[in-house]
Amino acid sequence: MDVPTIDKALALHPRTHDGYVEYGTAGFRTRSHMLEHVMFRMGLLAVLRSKLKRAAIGLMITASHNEEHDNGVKIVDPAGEMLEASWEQIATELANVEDSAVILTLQEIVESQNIDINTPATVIIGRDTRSSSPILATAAEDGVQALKGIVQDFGTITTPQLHYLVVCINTKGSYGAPTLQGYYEKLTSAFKKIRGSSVKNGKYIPRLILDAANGVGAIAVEEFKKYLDSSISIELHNNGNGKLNYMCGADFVKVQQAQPLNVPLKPNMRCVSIDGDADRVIYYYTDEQDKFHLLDGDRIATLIASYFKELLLESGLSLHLGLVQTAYANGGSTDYISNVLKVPVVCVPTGVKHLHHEAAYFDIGVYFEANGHGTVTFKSTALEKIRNTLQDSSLPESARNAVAKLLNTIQVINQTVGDALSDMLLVETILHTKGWDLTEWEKSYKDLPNRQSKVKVADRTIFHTADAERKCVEPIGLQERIDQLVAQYPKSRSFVRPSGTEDVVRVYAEAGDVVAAQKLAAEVSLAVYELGGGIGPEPAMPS
Ligand code: G16
Repeated sequence: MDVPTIDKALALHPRTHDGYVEYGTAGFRTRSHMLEHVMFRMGLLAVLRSKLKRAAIGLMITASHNEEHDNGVKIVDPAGEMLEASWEQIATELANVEDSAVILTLQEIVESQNIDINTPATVIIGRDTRSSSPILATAAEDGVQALKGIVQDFGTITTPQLHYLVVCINTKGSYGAPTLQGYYEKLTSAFKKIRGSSVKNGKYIPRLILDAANGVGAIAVEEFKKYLDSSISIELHNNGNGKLNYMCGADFVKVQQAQPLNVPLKPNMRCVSIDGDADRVIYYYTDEQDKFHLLDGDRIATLIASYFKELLLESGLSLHLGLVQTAYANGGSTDYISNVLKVPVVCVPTGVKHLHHEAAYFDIGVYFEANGHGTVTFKSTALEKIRNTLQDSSLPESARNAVAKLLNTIQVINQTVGDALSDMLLVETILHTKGWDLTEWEKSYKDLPNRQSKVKVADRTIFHTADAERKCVEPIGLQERIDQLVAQYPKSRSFVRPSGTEDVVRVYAEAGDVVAAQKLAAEVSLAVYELGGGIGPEPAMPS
């Protein structure tokens, strides 16, 4: 380690405040002015991780769905997944030590992880459109260079593009060409191939309205449009002409269950919202009575799982298909998956890092959070089996067609992480194949009415959960109170958990009717406020 070089770089990015930052649901995320030294140090950390893994590591500068004044960093491991859990603590420690202890901490990581410091390192960097992102990306680059790592800076890109590039670079192009052009070409050529020249089918019309949350996804959508030609028409709104994530984007639409700002909805028109870094997607429409209908991540998961189940049946392929959800999954969807689709379903804590990991146990693992964050993973053995089956000339034509369709569909999917735009192309592919509009899709099951709210508390780290976040073990007494409240409403369920991306405690409630769901969410919020050190105004009861 070249100590004078690191010292010199360290002096350019000193720790200027005492706030403690913690690796959360998706990396570090807080007010942007608190992050410059964190980014520099994550540049250093990424180099060590790259040396250990002998592969490129990714750093994505983004705060995704958060407000403009926040920022953050997502660290991407060699196979495109989020940073390995055991390194989250290492990252938190390095982010928080005094400047004078940085070099010692780096040396401790090298020793404890048995890292050969002479191994070359590559770090791939991307950033979103926030005004704070360029300076934070520079800090990360300085960190990489201080440890003599190679920086590959892809500039302003979406989070899933960064994940894709990391995998392509590490697999030497076998997953796809390691360029943005490679990304667009891979996804769109498979999409166009599957739908062929008859872009309309039954109730399916190849036209949609897209709300890009005024984030980096808008740039990607404009690029996609060039590659998609006339296969689908996308009317883009919130393309950066308004405030990032303000009353728009996937998070707003999902939580508020309302249409976004500045998107002119026409009755029954298919609408899509993505989030600030384009890794989440949800669908919705308003009907003739102006009623809002949401088709969230649970719906997307069930649509995809049912489609793969059909293709497996048609092709005769014996592969283990499974679905992964979180506690936020609507009870209606879980019932449908278990009792109608009869696909195994697993519940894990919030965070794609948990879902992705679990999905990888299935031959075909479909994972989605209700907020629209998810994708499909395929085991390499499953892919091989599918490819080999296509060569089997004894197969009936219908089975061979199903296998071919399966292989093309896999190409539309960005398996490396949830990708709003790849997921959208996949949903569009399935709707087109089935000849469905959104009302047809919506018929598959009924959502239980649900509400989400946020409670501000003095210290959210006092909240601890168990059973995939469905039980709150601390503060003591809170779960008993939740149980008593839930017992008052038929078909109800509620849980609370500290957010890992915002300084709040999240409350989820669902019940047999809308009023009950609203009341339950408000009562549980009040319980959190009272027993969990709430600050600011008390949560209000619905009128
Ligand atoms: C991130 C994670 C998601 C998670 C979301 C909210 O999304 O990647 O898996 O659902 O945060 O997490 P929390 O409830 O802990 O705040 P994004 O799109 O904001 O990066």
